Amino acid sequence: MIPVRGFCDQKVAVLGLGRSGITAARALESGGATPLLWDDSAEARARAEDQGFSLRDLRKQGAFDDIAALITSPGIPNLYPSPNPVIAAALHAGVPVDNDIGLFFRSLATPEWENFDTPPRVIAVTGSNGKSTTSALLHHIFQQAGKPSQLAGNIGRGVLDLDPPQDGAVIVLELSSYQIELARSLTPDVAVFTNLSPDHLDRHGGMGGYFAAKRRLFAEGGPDRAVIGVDEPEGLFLAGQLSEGAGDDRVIRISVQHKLSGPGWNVFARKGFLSEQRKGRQTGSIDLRDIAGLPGSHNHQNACAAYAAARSLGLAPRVIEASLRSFAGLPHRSQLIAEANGIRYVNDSKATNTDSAAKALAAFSNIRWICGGLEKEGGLGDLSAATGSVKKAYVIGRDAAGFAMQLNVEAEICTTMADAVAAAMREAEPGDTVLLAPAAASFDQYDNFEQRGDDFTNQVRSRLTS
Ligand code: UMA
Repeated sequence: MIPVRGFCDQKVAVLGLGRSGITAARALESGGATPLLWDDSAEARARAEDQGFSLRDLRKQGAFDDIAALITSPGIPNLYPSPNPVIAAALHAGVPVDNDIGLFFRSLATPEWENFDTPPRVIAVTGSNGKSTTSALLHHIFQQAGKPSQLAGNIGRGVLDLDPPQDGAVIVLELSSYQIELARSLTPDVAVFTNLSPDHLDRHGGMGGYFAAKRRLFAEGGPDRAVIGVDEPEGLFLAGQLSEGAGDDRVIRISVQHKLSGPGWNVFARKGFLSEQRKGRQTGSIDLRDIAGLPGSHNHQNACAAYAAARSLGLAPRVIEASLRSFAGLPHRSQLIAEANGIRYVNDSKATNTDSAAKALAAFSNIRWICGGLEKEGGLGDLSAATGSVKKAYVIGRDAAGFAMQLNVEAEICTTMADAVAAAMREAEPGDTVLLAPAAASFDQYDNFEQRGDDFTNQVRSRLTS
């Protein structure tokens, strides 16, 4: 755990008692503060009390009178569609609102850091898609290179749960827009922006607010080095804003759509080949086509981002290449779960929006596509251009019929995963890929995308073995 300093003998309110809230409360306590906890769910409050924490009803008049700060969780709305009443009360009382990410950065560097031969480095990764894979890949690269590396953030581990870093260590953080938006301190050594496409628009008041939230990672304090995907206008704009000129190599531009050139530092992938160019010279290249853990152009973008960030911390191209080859990929992201009778089964349950589903569809051919679920704002409009390799769709979800009506390919309304897998397996031929890439959230039928991916995997495996 990383103890939170700066609040010794003060009371700090903690709202939201999930992974980030509970670790924040523990870290505050170990730094000498008194955390007072609240959650809108009675069950979560009872769990916290069982663990020995003190509660305070933060909705009550005067609840913030003696409070130094409010630490809130990323899933709790702070502005749009409307602020949680506890956050509104803290703002009315003039109490600073922060989160575990802000506490992490302000607590990280301690006087002991002066004694490190090589001070620990923090790499923070954000973007709409690919940030989990890029973060996990970076963690894998540094581990393979023999560096002590730790991984936390949106990927599932609260940042304050990390062990205090050692000499020469690397900390890789996956950060969501929710986490970046509120953090009062953001000082990574290297910051990565993979790409941007519409997501979480209700929480950010639209696309402008969503981009503004992510952009804070590069503006508050500013990283020494920024790795920016420039395939969307927002990334191109951000890279331009951060650099002093075309040759400024504090910004590494990455692309999977364009051959980048110029006097700066560029990493791009074209037709499956990664290329690094610096000051107009080729300084590294990797054939990505046969790397099993990173299929498709979207994964080549992740490879470019991780490669660039690892290079910026001094790793050699050949060391990075070897790690890319041994990367197994993440569960629920283009994950090959079985191969039988010439048919591949791929679980991309993490494709919860149209953009990530389109990327998964572009990575395979002859696709039997299992899709559907809780549609996101904006509908399925931009998916129609991505379905060229789809032989047939098998639609799941409570509103499978409504979802199927919007598709431009032959679609069978299956509703349940069991029926969709059965139908796709019955009709699949050698050379086909049965792909779960829902293009929708899972909450109409599952608790989360992991449960949906596990259901798909179990359905496929049990049918293959029966
Ligand atoms: N709660 C309230 N009031 C509300 C809403 C929630 O009290 O109005 C309470 C809930 O009752 C619950 C707690 O808040 O007890 C949950 O807080 P949370 O939703 O912030 O969840 P954590 O367990 O703290 O997990 C968070 C991230 N969750 C979200 O951003 C929604 C996790 O990312 C992250 O792994 C974890 O911190 C550790 O850093 C998950 C996620 O879904 C994977 N992220 C989104 C995404 O990837 O799309 C952004």
